[in-house]
Amino acid sequence: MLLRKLLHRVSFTQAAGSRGYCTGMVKDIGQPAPATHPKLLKEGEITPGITTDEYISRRKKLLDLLPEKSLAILAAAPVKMMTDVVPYTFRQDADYLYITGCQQPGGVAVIGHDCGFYMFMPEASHHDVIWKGQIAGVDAAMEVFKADSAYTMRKLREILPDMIRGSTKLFHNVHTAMPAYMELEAFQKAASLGKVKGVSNLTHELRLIKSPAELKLMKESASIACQALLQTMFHSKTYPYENMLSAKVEYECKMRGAQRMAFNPVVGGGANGSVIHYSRNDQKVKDGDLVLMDIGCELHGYVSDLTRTWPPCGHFTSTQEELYDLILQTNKECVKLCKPGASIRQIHNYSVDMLCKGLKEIGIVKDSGSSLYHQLNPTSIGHYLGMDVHDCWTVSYDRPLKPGVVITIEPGIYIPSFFDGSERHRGIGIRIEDEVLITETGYEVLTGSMPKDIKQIESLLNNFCHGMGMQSYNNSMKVASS
Ligand SMILES: [Mn+2]
Repeated sequence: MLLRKLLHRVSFTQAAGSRGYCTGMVKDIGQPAPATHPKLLKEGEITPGITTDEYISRRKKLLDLLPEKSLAILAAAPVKMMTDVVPYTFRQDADYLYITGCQQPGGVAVIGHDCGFYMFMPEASHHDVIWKGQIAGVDAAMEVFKADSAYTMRKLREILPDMIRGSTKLFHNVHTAMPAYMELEAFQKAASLGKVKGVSNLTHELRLIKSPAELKLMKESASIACQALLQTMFHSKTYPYENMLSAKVEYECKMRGAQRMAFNPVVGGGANGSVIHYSRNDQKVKDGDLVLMDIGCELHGYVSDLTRTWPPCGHFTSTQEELYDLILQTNKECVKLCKPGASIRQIHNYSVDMLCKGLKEIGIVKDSGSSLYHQLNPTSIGHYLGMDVHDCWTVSYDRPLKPGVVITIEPGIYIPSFFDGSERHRGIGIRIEDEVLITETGYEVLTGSMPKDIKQIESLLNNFCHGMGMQSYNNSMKVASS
């Protein structure tokens, strides 16, 4: 009892102390900052690599797209729970992060021509600070995120209704919409009058074309994914197990600075590779089978997305080689089509023609344009890439590409084990995915350092994987960094 009282007093004193601390100089704001993480952020950056000025200019550009007398309301992503007390790892909503730079849940940002940039911030109780640590509050909103006005979330109920009533249109982030503002009478009235729209159409326009600072992060994210996948390829000869390859690639990404994977790694051996978003990763890759690995990581809000397919045993069979070569040539031809003015749709249509023709020659598809082709490859040739894996999904695939846009090129073939055609082709899944940046004159492949030619892959697997002792591990590390 005495001990409990004593503990209570200690924690109360700490909490009171930290509260006093917050009113002075802001230090720990619950996310990396130049003062607390000098290795990650330079002075003048709000998130690693992105400056305060860049965040201010993003908000200016959003205002340019907002009609007169309208308001944009963007809430942070909600915390999702795994069990009643255990949350999943938090990931900030890309729109909220893009506009504010704030990486914590529980806040709402409001932007308008008259009001400027408002931030409503969550408050941490003593209990929260003791159990979860510091968070960014009203002070951080003003000093770090450069809000024009900042209030606690409790004040939203008093302040936002008048702002809503003074607006002719409301744009909000539909994916993170929260009761705190949706239940306001003013919001509901606006909704009933058809004045509420999604804000993504506007934010996606801004996010589609990456700034030089964003491209630097995209390139670094791609480079980490390439190095990690190369290490995993080496590892696969000795450890041909889907779960171990998944663990290996995640380890290698995080050891190189990635905060998390962009999605659960797809590690499909043999027929599992023909399941496009396979995520069980619980089988051994059989000797002689291919393994398909689709992986990506996230670096300070920017994701990578990369796929390679190879035989962990070190040799492609002639059947695998024939199909692999078709996918590889399609990948290379489609990459060449990437340039300003082309569209994902055009490149997609080209890939369908090329794959259909190739599959007919191999004898898998009888006539071009058959529905069988679409069963064996129901995917798009690619998608936009950025802060989200399927970035800017409101932007049509017919939109002419512009310099600064990053897309994926990912032709594939997915022949299930129950395929009712030639037997030797059953249970083969192949995808070769690269990230391509559109430049003024054409393209730049961001994942070019990860080998994809058959001879190169076989040579790497057979020359760098002898037992994967520390010596060969160190050698392969040198290869990856050279
Ligand atoms: Mn992809």
